[in-house]
Amino acid sequence: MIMKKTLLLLAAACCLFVQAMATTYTVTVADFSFSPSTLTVHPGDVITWTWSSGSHTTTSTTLPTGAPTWDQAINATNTSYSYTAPSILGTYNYKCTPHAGMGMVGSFTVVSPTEVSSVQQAMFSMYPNPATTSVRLQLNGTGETSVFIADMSGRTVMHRQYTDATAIDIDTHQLTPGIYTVTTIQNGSVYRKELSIR
Ligand SMILES: [Cu+2]
Repeated sequence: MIMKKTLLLLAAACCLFVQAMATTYTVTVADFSFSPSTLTVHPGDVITWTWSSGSHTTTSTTLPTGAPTWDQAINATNTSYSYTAPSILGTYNYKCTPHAGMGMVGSFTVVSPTEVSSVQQAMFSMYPNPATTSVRLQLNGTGETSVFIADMSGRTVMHRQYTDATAIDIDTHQLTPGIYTVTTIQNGSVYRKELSIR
């Protein structure tokens, strides 16, 4: 029983941590526009449409292949709707169904977490490289660390969060052979290395 409670607490703590790392973007829904009408976000970020005036919808139109669709009323009764950006990169278009003809449309673009302007090299070591079944990252700091592994197309194939980690072993069994980019984000600094899996 105590064990179960501990596990539950741990699970809750993990959720909170992931939530804290994500950014929430608010899109105001009014007569007759979405504001802002375009956004650039990362996987895991949350887009929240918030009612301001009138009676509208947020309804997906064209999305990257495999992305979940949505269709929600945004009005005085249903005042907000949140959508978590999947790890499927690309542009997500949406409309207000009754007012699309008036130009009430919007979009957001999900970009790879590696597309951060100040990317620095090194600051973590990684071995073996090439790797087969697992790889170890040696980190040099404390605090919260996000680790992303992306394939050649920029698609995130793995995303983990760690606290006060100095050495991380990542299971790479499920990665198909090829070249990947490993990005660590630690205390706001972004570091990147290439990883070869064979
Ligand atoms: Cu509308």
